[in-house]
Amino acid sequence: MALLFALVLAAITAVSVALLAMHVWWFPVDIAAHGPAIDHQFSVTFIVMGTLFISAQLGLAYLVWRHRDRDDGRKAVYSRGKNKLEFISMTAAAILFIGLEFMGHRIWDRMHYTGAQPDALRIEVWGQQFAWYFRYPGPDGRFGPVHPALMDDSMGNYLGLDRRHDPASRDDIVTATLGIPASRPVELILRSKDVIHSFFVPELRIKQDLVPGMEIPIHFTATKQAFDEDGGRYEIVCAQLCGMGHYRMRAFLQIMTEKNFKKWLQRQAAMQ
Ligand SMILES: [Cu+2]
Repeated sequence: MALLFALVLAAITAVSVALLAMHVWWFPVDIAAHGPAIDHQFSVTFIVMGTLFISAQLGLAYLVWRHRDRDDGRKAVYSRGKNKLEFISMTAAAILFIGLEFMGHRIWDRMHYTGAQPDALRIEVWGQQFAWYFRYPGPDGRFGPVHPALMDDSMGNYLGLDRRHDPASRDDIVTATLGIPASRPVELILRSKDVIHSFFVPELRIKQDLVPGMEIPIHFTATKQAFDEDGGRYEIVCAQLCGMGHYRMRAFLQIMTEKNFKKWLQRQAAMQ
């Protein structure tokens, strides 16, 4: 029985390691300039933790087999453990976790605590049950104020803009697709109309919540290779269970050349 248990344990370990090592379920392509740093940090964490996982599972299998019931009448005894051993293992775990934290923190800092470059293209991302809207400030570079009382989806005024009275709103462009140029810094300002949503584009290695009442900035640069893959079109999904229609809350990110982006934005402006 002990041998069987040990073998099953070893088999589970082997299968899980094989699935992960063969990248059966793995990341999609990376299209963000900050992506390689994240992927590298993930790999380091993965290898360190994977090694610990394998040794712990195989160690457990070995001990189960080694201390099996030999039918010699010996009674099991209660052990309180060894303080010194506990101390060593706890210290090692602490060093490991704090070390990984220090490494990962630098990448996190660059993405979340450092602002976007001043020349970044600023776009608002609006989440609502169950759709996404994107707003470009237009030629004046300013977003007009939002009036919740004027929000009316049936009239197409999703964001509650008063184009007649607010000069800054007049040239704002609201779209259903997030179009951006490649190789140019982009700053997204995430806002929600109702509940908490989450902006998730796996290929950008970005997942960030949208919280009602807050403006949450994130920034990135899409790489040049971004439009070689799948024609530059990537799915944006909501990664926060936000209601009955959560599953259909999706939109697309379209990455273009600078020239095509300008044309696209002009077309969008004409449709306002
Ligand atoms: Cu949502």
